Amino acid sequence: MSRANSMVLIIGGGTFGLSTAYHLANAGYRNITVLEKGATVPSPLSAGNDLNKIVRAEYEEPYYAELALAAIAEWTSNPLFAPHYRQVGYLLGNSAAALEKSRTSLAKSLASIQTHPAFAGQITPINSREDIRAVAPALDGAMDGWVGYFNRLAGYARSADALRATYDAVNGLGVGIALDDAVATLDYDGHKCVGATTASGKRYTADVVILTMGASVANLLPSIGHQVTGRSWAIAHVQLTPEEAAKLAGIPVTYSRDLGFFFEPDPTGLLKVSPSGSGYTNKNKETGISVPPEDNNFMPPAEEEAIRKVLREHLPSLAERPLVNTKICWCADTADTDYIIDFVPGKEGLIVATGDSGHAFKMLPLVGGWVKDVLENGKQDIARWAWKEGNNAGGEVSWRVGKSRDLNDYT
Ligand code: FSA
Repeated sequence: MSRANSMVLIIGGGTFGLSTAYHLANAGYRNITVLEKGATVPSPLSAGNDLNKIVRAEYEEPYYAELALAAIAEWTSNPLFAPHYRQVGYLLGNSAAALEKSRTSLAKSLASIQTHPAFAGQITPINSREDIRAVAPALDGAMDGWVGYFNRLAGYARSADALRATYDAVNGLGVGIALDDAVATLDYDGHKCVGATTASGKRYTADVVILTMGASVANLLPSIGHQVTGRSWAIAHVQLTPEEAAKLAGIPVTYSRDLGFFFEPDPTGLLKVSPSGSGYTNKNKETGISVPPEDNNFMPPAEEEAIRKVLREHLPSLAERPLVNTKICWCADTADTDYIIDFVPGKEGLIVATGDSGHAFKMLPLVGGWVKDVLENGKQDIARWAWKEGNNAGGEVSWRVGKSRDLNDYT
């Protein structure tokens, strides 16, 4: 079947789904429909529906460092994405209290870029308070004993804006998008997935169905719940006055691996803060599978203190301010933090693209191309992104601190 005629149904209009629509439409597919449960794009259910997300290419795994560099090239040069990227640099380190695990992770990240030609002249080691002042004079917290490095070839994306722009672009390329209607069932003819039916009873037929539902994917594909775990992290904001915001304009994305991270204020003066940790699952008591609940506009009680601790360390004058627009943001975690982009075994015509594991928004410009490769090759040739039966995500990830907890124990 030609690209133009092939009917492609994408379920989930977030980062992976819109990127997939973008890559397929650009490649000549003319019969693409995206189904999104949320009433708007960006969807309230999408992790990318956020002020900003970190864009950086240092990784413990050099494989991802290369991909992230390719993504940064897109963020810099593609007119669709470039308006939403701010290359303010990345100040990454550990506070004096950090444990060995956090220090080892940081050292591996640094090693993935330190001798890489793309980063020549871009990295400055940070070994003293003076070093911090030299790269981020607006940070007036104690940061005593804070060590790490400053990477100039990094920054952040205005993620909700970037998703909106991608949505507009795919709309312009003729992609059909149906909002505000959840998919209730996938429809099969034997083992072949032939489409989906929504809660309102609409039926969509397709030659291929692509599930891009992030942390919610197990709702439609329970068998993936053994390798993808929905896990959430708290996000809060401080509303700054225009004068306060002006003082912090252009600060690097600052991430104390053991405490948390924050970004420069957005144009309305909102400064986003998020704590470190190993996140919260929402496990079903019977199945043990974790998917997001309906309401995510809250934070587990311990997270407020964690967020204030981040502020106290770096920007103490904001530490006791009201926290606004608090929420938990859901990632689709895999045990090895590799993405999953593959055909679903035992079915035909059904592809899954998920497993962001908290490090995929930066790949918005590229990830849909990797989905397209799988679709066109008829299989996944990249072993690390293949379906991995029974590979349960326990939460112990080298680059995270603390233990994963379950929301049901804390709220
Ligand atoms: O690319 C990045 O460094 C994203 S970090 C954001 C974060 O909150 C992680 O800190 C957390 O461990 C989880 O993976 C969700 O994303």
